[in-house]
Amino acid sequence: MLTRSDLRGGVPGPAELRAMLPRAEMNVDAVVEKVRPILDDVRDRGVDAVLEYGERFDGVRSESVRVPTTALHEALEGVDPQVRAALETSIERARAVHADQRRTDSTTQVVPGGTVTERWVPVSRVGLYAPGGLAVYPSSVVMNVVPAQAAGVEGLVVCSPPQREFGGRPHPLILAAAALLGVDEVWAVGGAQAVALLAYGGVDTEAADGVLLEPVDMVTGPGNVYVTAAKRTLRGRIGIDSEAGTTEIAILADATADPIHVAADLISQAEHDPAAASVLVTTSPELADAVDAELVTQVGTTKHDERIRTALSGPQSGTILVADLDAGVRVVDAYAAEHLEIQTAEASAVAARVRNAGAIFVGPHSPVSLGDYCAGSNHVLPTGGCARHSSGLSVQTFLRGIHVVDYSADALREVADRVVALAEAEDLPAHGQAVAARFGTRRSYPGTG
Ligand code: HSO
Ligand code: ZN
Repeated sequence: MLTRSDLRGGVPGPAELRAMLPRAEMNVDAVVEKVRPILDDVRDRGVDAVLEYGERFDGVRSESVRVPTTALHEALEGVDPQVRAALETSIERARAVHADQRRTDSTTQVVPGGTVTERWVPVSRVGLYAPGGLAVYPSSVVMNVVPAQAAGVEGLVVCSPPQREFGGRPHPLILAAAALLGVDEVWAVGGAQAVALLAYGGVDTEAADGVLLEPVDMVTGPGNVYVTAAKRTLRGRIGIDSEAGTTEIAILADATADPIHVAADLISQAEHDPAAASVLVTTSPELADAVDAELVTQVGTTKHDERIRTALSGPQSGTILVADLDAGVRVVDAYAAEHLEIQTAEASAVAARVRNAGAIFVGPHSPVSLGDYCAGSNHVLPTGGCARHSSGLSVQTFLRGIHVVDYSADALREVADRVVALAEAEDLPAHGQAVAARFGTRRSYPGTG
């Protein structure tokens, strides 16, 4: 099912390797022009516009766009107890990991009397987008809300599309996850209009008390191409997380790997999307053969077999044979997978050599689906090779480091000449004067009045 490339003769350099490993791409720019009028309309007409788009795109008009708190608790009551317990475990473990990511302020004494402190301050208000329709992922609500809460974000609002079958409210699992996490502000709005409402704010005129959605400072969370285009367009007015592309898994394996596990893990992420990527990099042609055979058997028993088959046989998926693990590490580094599993002897030592990956799953008992739900790690990770320069969602995503500069007169005097020299060199003498003014040494520049 997987196409095979053979690099046992030698591995090309990173750029050539990257070109060799094709990736599914979504064309966001093509959609930007389509969403712009929607964004402008929501800016000008607020919730009234949102209600009309809901009717048009989601086929339902919500009674009130702000979901009543009672509905959140009802949804939680209605959740299957096993699912509730699983969500609780997921939240508990993610909270433990993310609590350890919190930053402490650092103060550097640059000279006696001169300090710079880096103060970490959470973003005040964040909107989290949770998709509806085919992909209803309460686990992604957990993965977005937990780091924001651990960072100390005070205002958290969840937006998710109104669903016709749930009377114009978001999917009950989304509401239940919000309730479990202690988020009580949820709005039934989806698509580009949701991002616009979050960015511009608006009043729900249909609701009896006309509640206001206060604009947010940042929007995170996965969405379809319209949501992504809206985020890209409004970036700057609001902060955004990195753009989530289709999911990908790479597995670096040697002859010690169990083909049953390898095949199951490749299938697990292919289940998300026909454009998902499953890549096996191995030193063992025997393992590659065994995995191929396993894929055929296992895919036949999956629920979403068609989607999985399309993903596995697409050009974005494949097996790459390498001469040794050194070459394997070079290949996975060039690919920079969202998820990378290491299924080799001495897996942790091999993992330690990898530089580019969104998250690394080490050894035979750390499958990606553990990380999707219950490892404690975050599952919002860089895709499309962005792991070369970016990280997944974390507490850091929701913090800003503010430099606080505090110099005494002596400390400023000691460095005044240097500031003046650099200011003059950049032909910005008023910069130098701002320092000189404090010591009565201002110069006047002839001809400048
Ligand atoms: N693997 C997805 C996250 C997810 N999996 C949600 C199941 N639900 C992207 O990391
Ligand atoms: Zn997944």
